[in-house]
Amino acid sequence: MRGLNSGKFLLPAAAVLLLATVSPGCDSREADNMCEEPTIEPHLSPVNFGDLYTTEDGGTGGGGAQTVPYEWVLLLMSKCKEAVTVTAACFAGTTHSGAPANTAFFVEGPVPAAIEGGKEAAVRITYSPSAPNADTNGDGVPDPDNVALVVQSNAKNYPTLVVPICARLVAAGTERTAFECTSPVTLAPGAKDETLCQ
Ligand SMILES: [Ca+2]
Repeated sequence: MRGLNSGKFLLPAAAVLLLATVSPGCDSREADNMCEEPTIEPHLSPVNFGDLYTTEDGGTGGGGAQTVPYEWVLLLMSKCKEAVTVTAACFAGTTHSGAPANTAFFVEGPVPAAIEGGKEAAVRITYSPSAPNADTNGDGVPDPDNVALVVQSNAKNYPTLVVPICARLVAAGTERTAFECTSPVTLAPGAKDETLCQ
């Protein structure tokens, strides 16, 4: 496994645990040995925020339950000499409780959008739905929100990077239960999909 490289970011412990594990890869101090073409260190595994509660509930989930708005920072590392330039970052896929518009997930960044070789950029994701998740498939269990963070860039290895993210806001007093992320978008490594983030 690669080491965590998040020392410069002040984040809640839970968020740190969820951070992308990025590798220093080609160290900028060894620029002469660096690979050339724009390359991004991909974060590919789904990011599951789990069950979350409103602040008003006061963490009734117990056991360190997190509240909304819930923030998470994805670090994108540029691994090679040529800068990775991010042209768009957006969400694709289903939205809160099946609503037609995305009212739950928000994205800021990356900062900076042009990532020099060996440097990182931060993408801030905020999950802040206005109401607990509904049971959309009628099995009696509220269904989580599944989205895919899409990062469009000039990276040769992942020109369209897809990071599945899921979360669920539950009502006060509801016990936390586990669920799996179901990515609404999947792409083969190296594939470019211009239709996402338009
Ligand atoms: Ca359900």
